[in-house]
Amino acid sequence: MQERTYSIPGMTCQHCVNTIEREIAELEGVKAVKADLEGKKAVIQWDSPATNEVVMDMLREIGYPAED
Ligand SMILES: [Cu+2]
Repeated sequence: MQERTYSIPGMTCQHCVNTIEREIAELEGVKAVKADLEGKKAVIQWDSPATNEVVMDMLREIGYPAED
């Protein structure tokens, strides 16, 4: 299991939180997503076939790119 906390500056309201949690949770291999609106962060846990790159790409695709 891999875990990373992503910094997502574009997360500004509960709608953003819901979108991020829903879309990332749908990625194959993702085990948990917990977005923190106040901190503008999301803690994401995954196993194969998900990767950090897959998660980063999806965040970018849905309009919430993570800082490196
Ligand atoms: Cu929002």
